[in-house]
Amino acid sequence: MINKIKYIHRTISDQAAEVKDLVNLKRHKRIVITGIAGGGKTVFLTSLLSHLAEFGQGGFHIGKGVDITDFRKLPLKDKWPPDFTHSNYREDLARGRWPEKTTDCSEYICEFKRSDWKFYTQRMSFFDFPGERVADAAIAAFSGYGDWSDHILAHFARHHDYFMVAGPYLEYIDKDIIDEDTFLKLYRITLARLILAFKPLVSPSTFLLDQNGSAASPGTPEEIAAGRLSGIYASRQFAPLSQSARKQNPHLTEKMARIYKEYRNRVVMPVYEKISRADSLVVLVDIPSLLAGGVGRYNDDRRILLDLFEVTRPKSDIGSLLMKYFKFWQKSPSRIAFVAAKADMVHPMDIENKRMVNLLKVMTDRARRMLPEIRSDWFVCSACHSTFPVEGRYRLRGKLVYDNPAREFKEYSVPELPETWPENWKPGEYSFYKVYPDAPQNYLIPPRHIGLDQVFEFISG
Ligand SMILES: Nc1nc2c(ncn2[C@@H]2O[C@H](COP(=O)(O)OP(=O)(O)OP(=O)(O)O)[C@@H](O)[C@H]2O)c(=O)[nH]1
Ligand SMILES: [Mg+2]
Repeated sequence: MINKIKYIHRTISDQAAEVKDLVNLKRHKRIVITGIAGGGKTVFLTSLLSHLAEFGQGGFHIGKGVDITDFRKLPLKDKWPPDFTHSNYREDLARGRWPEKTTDCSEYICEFKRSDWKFYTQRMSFFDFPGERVADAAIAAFSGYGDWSDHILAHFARHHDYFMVAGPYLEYIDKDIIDEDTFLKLYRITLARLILAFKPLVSPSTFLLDQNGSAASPGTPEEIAAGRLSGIYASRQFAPLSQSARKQNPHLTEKMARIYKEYRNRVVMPVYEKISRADSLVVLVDIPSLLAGGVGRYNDDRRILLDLFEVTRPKSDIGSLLMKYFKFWQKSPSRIAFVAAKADMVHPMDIENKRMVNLLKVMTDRARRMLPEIRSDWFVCSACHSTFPVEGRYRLRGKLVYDNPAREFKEYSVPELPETWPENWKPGEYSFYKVYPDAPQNYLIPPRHIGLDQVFEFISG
């Protein structure tokens, strides 16, 4: 109820702001950028903002010679999400290092003038959130802990792989008396096993990626479980209980319900509220890492992508529940850009022959067809282009990260992209090498890019 009131309040103040913008001749576009952790969101936004701020300096073209002027950053209104620290990230790139992650979500609001819009100032907000939070969609959809528990346990029961992984946990919560520490530990081990089995429903998602942006590191299920939390704080963790377990353990259930509510309000609802108000969605897909990581990693990322679209589809089970809180898709988004990021890691021939964009299309097609009424398109993009092609088949030049303490430019081979996703492939079968960024130290000159302007043109349309 409180959330509903908060939402209505926000919607009213949003509408008031929109009317004010109209009077002041401003157009506000809300852009949401997402993708799996490490997929290139921060670098994408850093480079895009540099090109907007220093328009005309970096081969960034929009429309028929459109000019962008008077770019300025606007202060954030709310305490959350934290500021997207563009100038720090730009400095990182200039110093030859990739930006470090400090928060899971962030936001940047700016204003600029476009020469093709005589009467309007464009205001744009960019919200960047990790795809891993999609696993918490059911927490957003169910205000009550009991309903969420039933939903998660039904998912475990319906899906063989989940059922196998959750076996010891399900057995334990079937007992009459449940010890809080033991059941939480067993749930954490279940979540760790799900991560290792590339299963995407890892909820609460802070187990996989906490609010400081730190992700679970590899290890055995027990090691992962020991280093992570099923919630935000060690003393405030939660896990689902079956209907009979809830009846038998009323005190524990009450405690879990309190912690669930707190997590829902602090971690989940703010993110879903932002998504629900997006005008355009940018989904980054890191194809080199998917090929390098093996078929398990690919399946995992694709599942999260499908889940993202499933929750936002008004006719899906979760989507219809979310509609109650957020009125999903009633306003928009009107556009979705699927972007194959880090294109400088593959050979330019595979961009020209359309293999990269085709891999992106095949991977995202089912997700796109779930929302046929929304305009979508596919792009190949490299936000901080850091390699150069060299003579010879499938060879590039870049400052290789491995075995290169002096950070010199070196020549190396890159795998040819497959025509389509293989039936099976192992981690390491495609070795795409990481390079250090190659961005001008002069902040007036934005990083080299390919395709960034096309994505911008599409999402701002
Ligand atoms: N070659 C190349 N590598 C890139 C590019 N963009 C990102 N990367 C690589 O991808 C890594 C992750 O990029 P980020 O932009 O931090 O990705 P993110 O999605 O913001 O990651 P998290 O916030 O940690 O989830 C970087 O550290 C680079 O190694 C690019 O344009 N070219
Ligand atoms: Mg980031």
